[in-house]
Amino acid sequence: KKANIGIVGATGMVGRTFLKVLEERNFPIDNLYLFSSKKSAGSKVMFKNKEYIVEELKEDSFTKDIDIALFSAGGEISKKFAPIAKENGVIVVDNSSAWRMNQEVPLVVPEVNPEDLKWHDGIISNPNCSTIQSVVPLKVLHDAFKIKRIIYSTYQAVSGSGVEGISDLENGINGGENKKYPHQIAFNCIPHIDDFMDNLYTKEEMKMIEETKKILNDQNIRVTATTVRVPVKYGHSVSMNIEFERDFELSKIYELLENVDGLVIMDDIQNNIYPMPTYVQDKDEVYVGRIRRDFSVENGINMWVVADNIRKGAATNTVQIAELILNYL
Ligand code: 11C
Repeated sequence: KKANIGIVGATGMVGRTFLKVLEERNFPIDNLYLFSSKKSAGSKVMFKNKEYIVEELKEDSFTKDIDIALFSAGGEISKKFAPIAKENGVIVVDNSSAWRMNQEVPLVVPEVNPEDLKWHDGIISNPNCSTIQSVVPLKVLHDAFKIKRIIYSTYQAVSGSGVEGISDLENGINGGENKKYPHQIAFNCIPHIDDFMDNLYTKEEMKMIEETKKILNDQNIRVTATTVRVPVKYGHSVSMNIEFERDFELSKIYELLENVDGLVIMDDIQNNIYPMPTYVQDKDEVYVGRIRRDFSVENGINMWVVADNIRKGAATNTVQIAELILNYL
């Protein structure tokens, strides 16, 4: 079975990675339509040795025969154009935060809650990058020992802010000015990702908190987060402190994680082996290491989780969702 695919935001960092991942996974595409802002329209893009011209996204773009559209052009574009696509019978997989917490929209990580795809009504959301890599290991642990509380502390790459984040890091290293971030990111850590809210958290922190509960389908899990931008180009790291309702053996934690699709345990401290951003760059799996008991509580563990934020955190997860949809089409 083949599908006609549309890509909204085709010239952006995630958009280009959509194409790379679709090609690598040999996604069965019949016709491919690429859309961008007026500014980037007319750009030429190669896909499977064929040249495509990127078109400007317009209200009538979805009157073409598109089965599935992958969106990564920011929340405002998704808010406006996802409903238009849906009205035209297109199934939208949206990488922005616009629809994630909408009750009619499933928020899906294929290794965690593929069953939620069944109730979609034309729009499916791809979670925030830090959330995706967090819930991949958490799902089996929650099923086995029931998570009571999670404390997330993140170390997030500048590519999470797109090309402007990377420019700020490169400029800063050379003594230049920062444009994207409120402070220099080179040689620094900025405890501020996305806007601050009235409750004193950032939107990124609230995304991790709310999205985790929605994906694990349990509003009773208590979650808190501190999200930090670090001078790394690709790969988000999350330090997680997890408290369970039930008692566990550490060996059982390893056993459960070993059987999770798309997860690699990298935990051999004798040989200084643990996941790091430079290692996970360009990989599709979520890497977990530094797994250990938290002796300060009754049933707790700490672990360190790293993934490529542009691949599993965005493009790969979106394409995996599209693969599942294709099975239902
Ligand atoms: C970052 N996680 O690293 C953000 C980027 O809600 O999709 C993705 C923002 C989002 O800055």
